[in-house]
Amino acid sequence: MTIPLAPSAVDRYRRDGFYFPVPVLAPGEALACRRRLEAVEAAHGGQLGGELRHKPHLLFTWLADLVRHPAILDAVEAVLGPNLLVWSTSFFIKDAHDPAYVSWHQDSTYWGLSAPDVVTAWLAFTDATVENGAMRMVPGSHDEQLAHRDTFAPNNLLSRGQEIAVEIDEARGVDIVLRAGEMSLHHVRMVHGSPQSLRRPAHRLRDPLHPDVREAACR
Ligand SMILES: O=C(O)CCC(=O)C(=O)O
Ligand code: NI
Repeated sequence: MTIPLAPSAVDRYRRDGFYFPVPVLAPGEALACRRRLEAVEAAHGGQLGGELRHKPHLLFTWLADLVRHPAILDAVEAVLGPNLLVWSTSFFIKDAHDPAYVSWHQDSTYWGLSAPDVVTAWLAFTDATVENGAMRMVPGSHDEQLAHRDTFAPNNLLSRGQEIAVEIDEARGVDIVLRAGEMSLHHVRMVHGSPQSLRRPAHRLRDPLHPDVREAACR
């Protein structure tokens, strides 16, 4: 049994464009996921190459099961309705003292989808803290599509180093602090990013998606 998102939580998601924390895994289950991921990393020279980071739920049965976890599906259903499609999954991994960061961006800019009816379920395999580079989100920023530019900055975890090309009010950013096993939800047009880790690793996995959304074009 999972606890469905309360109507007030769904209202906050609609108003702010994100909602957290949503409990998904018990701490021991989150640790088991982390160990499995670390075993995959160890088997591939310590780091996941692009071919293992893109849609890994198609490669690993434990991830195929995880994206169908009732707590994830129930929360996503509460905001998108039933009949869901998992469009993609990916890992954002920051090791201790890693210079990796994620620039401010909106996922809608480069996913090439026909409609913005998409929610990302970001599940923490380890605690996501301010010190280790938790995501930040700007409440209410999901109403408008902003211009972006590619930077190809070396430590940016986004494939082309995409970043928002106009001024944003970073001071309004909310730290998405999660315990291992908790998830956040964010709208596909949410303005978000994450700074470098000052300390510990953070692992994540995402995203169920609405069935009526199609890839508009290959990029
Ligand atoms: O995990 C991060 O730091 C960034 C994640 C992100 O950009 C996303 O989930 O859309
Ligand atoms: Ni993103």
